[in-house]
Amino acid sequence: MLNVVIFGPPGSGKGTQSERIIENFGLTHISTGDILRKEICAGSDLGKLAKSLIDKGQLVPDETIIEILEKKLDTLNNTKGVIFDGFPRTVDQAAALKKMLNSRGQDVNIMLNLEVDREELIDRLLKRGQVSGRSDDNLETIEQRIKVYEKQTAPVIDFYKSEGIYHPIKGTGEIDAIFSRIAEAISALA
Ligand code: B4P
Repeated sequence: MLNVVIFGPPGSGKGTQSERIIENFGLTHISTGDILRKEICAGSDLGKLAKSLIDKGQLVPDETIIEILEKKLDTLNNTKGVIFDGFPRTVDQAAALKKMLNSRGQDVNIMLNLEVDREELIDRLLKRGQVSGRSDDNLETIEQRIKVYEKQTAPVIDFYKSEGIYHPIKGTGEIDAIFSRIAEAISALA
């Protein structure tokens, strides 16, 4: 099993690069952002909670997200591994993921941190907002998401450094060039 965490601030390209990783390495994609957006579309109780938080640039509570993840992992069979996209976003989520995988005889094999500076993040997300219609892709919410990232999510980097599986990736430039750096890091694990 190959379990990859793709990490980075909002707009760093986690979703974009996940698509390429799936195509090239045959991993199963778990995106907590996509799961939450589906719940919002379905109008479920979880969707209503998620929308109220996402629209303010806040994170969904750890207990809720961890429960979603656990259920999702239980549905997987015959997979070569998983790409975790947008999860973990807090140190408590990272510890919970380790526990969930360890109880299945697995662990995270590599954490890829997409490094992109703040100006480029804002620029990319404002551009995406023009076409996606995502309610969280407006300047006020983007700035709040970046603040939340710095306070609640960035400490996850130290968690994976201490696990010895932290791998920074230059996240700017051509999408294919970034993917080449990622592919090299994943291939080196084999
Ligand atoms: P997510 O859906 O995870 O999304 P994201 O951080 O906004 O974006 P991502 O990094 O995937 O960027 P993308 O590839 O799309 O989260 C949304 C919200 O859900 C969170 O704010 C939070 O509220 C909630 N949530 C999700 N997971 C949670 C969790 N675990 N716990 C609590 N809450 C959670 O790229 C962005 C744009 O840049 C795209 O338009 C793309 O085309 C462009 N782009 C990508 N690479 C580029 C490049 N190299 N050059 C130029 N443009 C590029």
